Amino acid sequence: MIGLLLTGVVSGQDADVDEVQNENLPDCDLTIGITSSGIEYDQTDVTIEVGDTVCWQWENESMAHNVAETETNSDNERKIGGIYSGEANTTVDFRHTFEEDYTFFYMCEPHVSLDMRGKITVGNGTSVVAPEPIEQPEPSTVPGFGIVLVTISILGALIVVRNVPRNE
Ligand SMILES: [Cu+2]
Repeated sequence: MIGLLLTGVVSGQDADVDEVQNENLPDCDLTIGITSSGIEYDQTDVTIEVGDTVCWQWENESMAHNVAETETNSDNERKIGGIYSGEANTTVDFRHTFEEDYTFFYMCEPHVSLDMRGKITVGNGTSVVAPEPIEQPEPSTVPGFGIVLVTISILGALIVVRNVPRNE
């Protein structure tokens, strides 16, 4: 009985801590966990909308897992600068909001050799490359305007020279 009470108190405290930690985290549109096998994400091929937040969450797993973006669906190397949940852990709450159309591949680093991978199709799954704005050439000033300016300058210079007082 006392044990039960203590458990209740402890988990109550845990919930409070979680709430505080999660205050600033985005809400989950999709949550991915670990299957009962302990070495697989419970959803490995999903499609979401652009702007959706995916949460990878597990608690007290028997083995430590993480989420590491890969370039392709068969890469064993983490993509440099890619999305990364950090070091593998038995308890994880990692969230990412996907802001553009593309296909996101990821793996669990410790278990990539066991093919612990996942794929998320965001929107239509391919990045929409915005067409490059066509560079308009600078609108040229009135043709010949530069020449006119040069001519005026020369004339001005001549006038100045002519006006130099000659005191001889
Ligand atoms: Cu793993």
